Amino acid sequence: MSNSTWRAPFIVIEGLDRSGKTTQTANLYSRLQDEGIQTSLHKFPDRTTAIGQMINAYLCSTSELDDRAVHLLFSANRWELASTIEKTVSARTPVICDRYAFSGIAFSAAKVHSGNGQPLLPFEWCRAPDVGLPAPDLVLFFDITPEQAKARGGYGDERYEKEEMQVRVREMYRRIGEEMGAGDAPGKTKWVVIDAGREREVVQEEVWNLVSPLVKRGIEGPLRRLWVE
Ligand code: Z5A
Ligand code: MG
Repeated sequence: MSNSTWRAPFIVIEGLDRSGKTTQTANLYSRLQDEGIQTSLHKFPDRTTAIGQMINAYLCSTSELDDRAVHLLFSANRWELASTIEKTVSARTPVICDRYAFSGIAFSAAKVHSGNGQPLLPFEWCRAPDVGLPAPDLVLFFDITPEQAKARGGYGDERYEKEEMQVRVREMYRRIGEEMGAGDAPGKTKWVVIDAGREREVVQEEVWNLVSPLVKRGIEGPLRRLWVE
């Protein structure tokens, strides 16, 4: 990263419940630090902000919110950090994010009416508030089957942690991944599916092999915007 058009990458780890995102982002962060690469780590929802606390209350079922309202809060929680992400990569510090806009679409678009099982919110409506957010350079999508997730102690007690919901979320992520394409063209987000059902160390090595060259090489050109051509 020698001249001024170079910046650090923005990398997102996405995926299903219990797929090991938080385990692997923490691991990646400490391995980069050990190599002397200062990195910025974020997690969405960011439950520390005022908006994040409203989201937390909803997820823990201590408050009720309209489905559209909570969807917009999740998006606003990302917009709160958008300029920080942009400034950080411009200052040549890599950004790693545990969940991002793809979670926003997948979980909201997977909601159905309790009576007839029909979708509650249209896919395009769910994507709209995140259009224009900083676009990651690389998304690692952690895929896991419901059986494997169960073997990890099952889903937790939060609102979306139910098997039928997780099956629909997996289908939404498949659609998002398909629409993102492999992203091999220069300047496009690269979407890579990781088999997250394997041993921790195996996943860790695959993540490292994908991330470390990008971090060491850097990216030429400005950060792009999500879903803005
Ligand atoms: N949500 C939304 O609706 N809209 C949005 O815009 C956003 C999120 C951003 C909370 O997210 C909820 O918000 C989430 C989506 C929704 N709802 N659900 N479901 P969260 O990120 O705060 O959720 P979480 O509580 O951190 O769970 P998680 O992220 O799904 O888990 P994880 O981070 O993927 O897994 P982990 O915590 O690293 O590991 C889970 C367990 O498995 C743990 O005991 C590990 O020790 C173990 N583990 C990890 N890796 C392995 C391997 N390889 N083998 C065996 N065991 C392992
Ligand atoms: Mg997590």
